[in-house]
Amino acid sequence: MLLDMIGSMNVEINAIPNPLIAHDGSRIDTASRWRANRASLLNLFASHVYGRPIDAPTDFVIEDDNRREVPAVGGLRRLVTLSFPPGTQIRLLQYTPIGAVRPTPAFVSMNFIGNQSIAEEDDVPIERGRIVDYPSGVTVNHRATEQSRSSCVDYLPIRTLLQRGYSAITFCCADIEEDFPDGHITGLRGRTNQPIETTGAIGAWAWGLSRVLDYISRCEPAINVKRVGVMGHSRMGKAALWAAACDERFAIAISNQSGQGGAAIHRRRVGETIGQITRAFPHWFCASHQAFEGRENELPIDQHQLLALIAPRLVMVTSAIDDQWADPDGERLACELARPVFELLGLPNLNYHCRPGTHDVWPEDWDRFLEFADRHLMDASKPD
Ligand code: GTR
Repeated sequence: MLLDMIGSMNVEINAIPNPLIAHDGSRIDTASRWRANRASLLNLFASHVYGRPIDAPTDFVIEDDNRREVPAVGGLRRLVTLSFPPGTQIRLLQYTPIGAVRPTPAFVSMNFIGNQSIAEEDDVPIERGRIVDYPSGVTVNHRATEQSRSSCVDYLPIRTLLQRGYSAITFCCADIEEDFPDGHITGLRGRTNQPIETTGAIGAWAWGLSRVLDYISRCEPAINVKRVGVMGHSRMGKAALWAAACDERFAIAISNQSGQGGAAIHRRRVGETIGQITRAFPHWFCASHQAFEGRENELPIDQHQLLALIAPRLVMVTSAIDDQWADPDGERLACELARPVFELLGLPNLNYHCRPGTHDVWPEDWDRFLEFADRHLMDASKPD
């Protein structure tokens, strides 16, 4: 069936790296061999796609004045600012359910235009960083406006998450690094002297996502740090997958329409290509990634192996039929090609779904994410 699928998929079967053959040609036929090879596979992604993981101080202090807890949308809300030397501040918007009998599972998700776009309440500070432009007055000249309040509530539906027993934490990607080719200058990479040729913004954002896990484990007993999922849409989906590949503390990764540089297979060259993405967003990847434009078959990896790096933890990949730019078939193929690794590790924790419609996060997408997450994260009888 996989061969039939590949036959109709615009890729040469021989050109796709077999996830169960190591880079040195040896067979990976046991879980321990997979484990032993994992770091070198991760390194290939660091060298050729995302750049090296960020090497920056991870100690933080909490700005105490922001920790006031208030009731909101049926749960408890906190605004928590984490300060990292020398000058990075991650402003977290956090919600936890009221009256939970044990530490809850949680979703962490980076947002595009600020916490005020996720919150229903109107007292959440408006993001001050430079952000991507959104239509209809929500942003003006790359700055969020008052109109941006609650404009993205479907992106991370706090009310629903709380009702279903989850906590949720979000922050704006601009807190780490503004999403522009020169974002590194004032962002994490500039501040901590990371070489920009061998690092990327996606890696910087992934660093930020991991810091939220540090915060939960050190400071937030209401959340079970062993049951935290990372979810992202589109470019944030790319960052979510890379974060979960790099940081094995994430229990579940959800990629919504992450496409090129996310869950889609490069070698298909359908929808967005390496050439297009590295020209439009050179800062997302390490500099050497663009050299694979038109030479996708020479990449030592493909994106199914990124999904495999998250195994045996939970991975859900979702696409939308009308979002051909993100290549839904390429995302489905990546899941099928990653599946043998999940099977080798004995846990079939990989799920793919494609819905009708366009590039966005819809309430029905979250219905699916939570249905999947519930089965694993809400079962208190399962070991952490
Ligand atoms: C597009 C980009 C995609 C995707 C998308 C998004 O312009 O080409 O790779 O990341 O932006 O993040 O919405």
